[in-house]
Amino acid sequence: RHKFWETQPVIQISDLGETSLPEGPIQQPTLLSEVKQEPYNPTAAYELFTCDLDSEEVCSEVYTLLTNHYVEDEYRLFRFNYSKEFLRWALRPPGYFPSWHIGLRVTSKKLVAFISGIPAKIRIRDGVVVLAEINFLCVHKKLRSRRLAPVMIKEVSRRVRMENIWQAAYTAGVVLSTPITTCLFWHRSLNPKKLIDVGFTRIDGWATMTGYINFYKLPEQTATPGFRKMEPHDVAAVTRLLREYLKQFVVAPDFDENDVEHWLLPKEDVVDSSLVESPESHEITDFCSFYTVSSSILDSQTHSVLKVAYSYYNVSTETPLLQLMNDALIVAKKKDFDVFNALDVMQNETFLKELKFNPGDGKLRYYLYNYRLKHILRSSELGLVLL
Ligand code: YNC
Ligand code: MG
Repeated sequence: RHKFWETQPVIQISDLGETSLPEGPIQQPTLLSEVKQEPYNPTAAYELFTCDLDSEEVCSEVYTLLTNHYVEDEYRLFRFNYSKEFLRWALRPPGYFPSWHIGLRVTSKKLVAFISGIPAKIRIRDGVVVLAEINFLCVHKKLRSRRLAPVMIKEVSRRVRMENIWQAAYTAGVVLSTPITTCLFWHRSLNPKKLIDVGFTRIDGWATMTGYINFYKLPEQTATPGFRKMEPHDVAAVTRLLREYLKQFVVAPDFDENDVEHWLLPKEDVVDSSLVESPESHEITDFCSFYTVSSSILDSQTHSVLKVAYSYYNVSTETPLLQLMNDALIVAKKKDFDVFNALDVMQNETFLKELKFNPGDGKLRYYLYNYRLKHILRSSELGLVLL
């Protein structure tokens, strides 16, 4: 049924329940000299190239392709609209490989497909695996179902192997092989009126719009003493806090200070991080963060963009997680976000219902490439958020 995925080193759907197979890599690395040296160019009508995101022109082309052709919800009401600033942040972390930003052009030079990878250190149980996080796979709508996606995937795999990296992690809404876990997105309305106007939510069950709007009202100010924005001098403390916290999950990033500086230091309209500095001891005791991805609203007379916050990494040691996340909601509301999304990963299930998140209908599946886990994880055993 999966003509391409059946040929790949992933946990096949038929392997499920094969607990006799060992955990770890499915295929051993080959010599680097045995990695295919030539690109997987589909036909002469196409040309693979490396997208230089330093170039304003190339970055705009990638942005435009994704804005018009990337992921939509199942009712085609919304499409992700990752900003250029976001893409540059997401695709250029410490140690990134420019060659893993891959475009496909047609003879007219138009960009018609894209895929990207970034290097990451991920802890799986007790071991740290250096792998590629693959994201932003996109094929122009007019060229769908022509088996271009497998070509893009094979080409990024080739370039990853050329760097002597043999594993990858990625997420998708669809079933491709056996996921390591399946998550659900939950949504917390911040701007209920607009969300109803654009068809994101429905008011059913509510007698009046006013009652509905009041239900989602948030306080003007955050509640936790010592709650403030993260600053550059906090990087070391946040790294310590986060490393300690992430130990409890089966799969989680192995962040060092450079990673925290890149991924968690606030960046306007890209990532927001706050923390709690104890007013007495001045220790950093708690941390919360979210990143920003807008969606284009495809069919509305009144609104064209939905401003969405996505829960990222949150750590509570002193402040109850519920209170911390309520403060995160207040921050997002003040910044004019329309909705706050969170996956049911890590300890998120402990606050979702109480903080008035509603379960969404789409599932998000997490996959590992060339790495077998013995059992499927509960989403709460996952400590990894991919953008
Ligand atoms: C998908 N999302 O099953 P089979 S997520 C991977 N990820 O193969 P064609 C996918 N594979 O089943 P189309 C996939 N969606 O026959 C479909 N496939 O074995 C598989 N959408 O190819 C599919 N972006 O070219 C089938 O399909 C084969 O023209 C069919 O293109 C697919 O970024 C796609 O949702 C998704 O732009 C590009 O529909 C297109 O339909 C599209 O005929 C809207 O492809 C945007 C969208 C996907 C977002 C993402 C993660 C990608 C992960 C890729 C896998 C990485 C593996 C690890 C590599 C490194 C390894 C090392 C070392
Ligand atoms: Mg295709």
